[in-house]
Amino acid sequence: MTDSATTREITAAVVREKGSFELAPVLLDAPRDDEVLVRIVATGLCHTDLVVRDQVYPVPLPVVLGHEGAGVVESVGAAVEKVAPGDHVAVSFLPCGRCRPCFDGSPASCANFNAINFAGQRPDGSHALRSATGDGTLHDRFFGQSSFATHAVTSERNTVKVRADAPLDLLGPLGCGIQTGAGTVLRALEVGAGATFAVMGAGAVGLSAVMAARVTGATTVVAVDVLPARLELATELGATHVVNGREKDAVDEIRRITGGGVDFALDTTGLPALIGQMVEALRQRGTGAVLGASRADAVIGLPANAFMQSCKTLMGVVEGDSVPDVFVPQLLDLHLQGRFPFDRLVRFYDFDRIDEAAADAASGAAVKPVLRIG
Ligand code: CXF
Ligand code: ZN
Repeated sequence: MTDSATTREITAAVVREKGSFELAPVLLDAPRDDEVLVRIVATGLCHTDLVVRDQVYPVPLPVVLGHEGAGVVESVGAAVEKVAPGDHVAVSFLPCGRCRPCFDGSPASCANFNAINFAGQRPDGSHALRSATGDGTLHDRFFGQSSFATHAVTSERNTVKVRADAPLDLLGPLGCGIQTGAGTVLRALEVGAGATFAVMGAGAVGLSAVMAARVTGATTVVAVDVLPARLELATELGATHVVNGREKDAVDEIRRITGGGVDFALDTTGLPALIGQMVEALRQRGTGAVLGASRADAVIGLPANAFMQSCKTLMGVVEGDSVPDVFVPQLLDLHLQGRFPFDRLVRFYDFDRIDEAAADAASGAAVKPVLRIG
């Protein structure tokens, strides 16, 4: 039954079958007490949307994906204090707020991350979205938002107020891909002035890491990729050296450039072979971070004795260990000062061109597609 006072018809990109999006009318309930109704202006398309669309990550279908939403608050639940109607917001991942890492101030390391962000429903099993044709359950709440839609019901907790003088259609990716790369450099690895740094993969996450490494004052920033256009962009954004992994041995090159290995490195590819190369390319006592989504059966193999005696550190990092309410506004301030030009990564698409945006992301033709929705 539809209560027109609390339920509205919206348009969403629904994944009904593995591998494809379909724009369709769906029904959205009003926000609950702790929720926010956001009119979506634009949403970034992240690699994770594609691996879920393709069911490499098994979220139940049919589902509305999208987890880099930006928009304007339309209404708030009775208990919401952080944002108000009219506020500009970027929406990020949703932590539980009640586990040990959340209590420790690291919501991105939430012990219940998958159960909340990939379940396709609220923790109590309910949904804010419903099929408009009454033909069964529609899964939602992807990263607490499902923002491939004209409107989304978010939680107060994952809704970040952003300054109103910034171009709102650009800001969604700050809530995932951009904070993942930049946060891993600035917050997790704490790359410092004078450091040497390398990144495997120069996509949206890797290039955000390059820009962040430049912000910190790292003096050697090496980007490794196989697409010449990506390497060119990496140079423009601050990489001091680039390596085409198809043409050269990345480990040899990084060792040659740095005289023995980098202080810090990160892998954005999730490919075990490249994670292994990243660890090899670290100097003695260097630190590497793994932050790309891998296949479920991927295993990292390390020579145990050599790893032990290298005294290296290898860490897993989710979402750049970001606290979005703090870090997203910081990245935006850096951007508006011209020190973090993440707009260089973005290519805009109208909402009904979502398949083209996804194809361009998969082929590498677009670094960070953003769907203009509102
Ligand atoms: C994801 C990658 C897979 C684990 C959770 C976080 N990052 C964002 O898209
Ligand atoms: Zn993402």
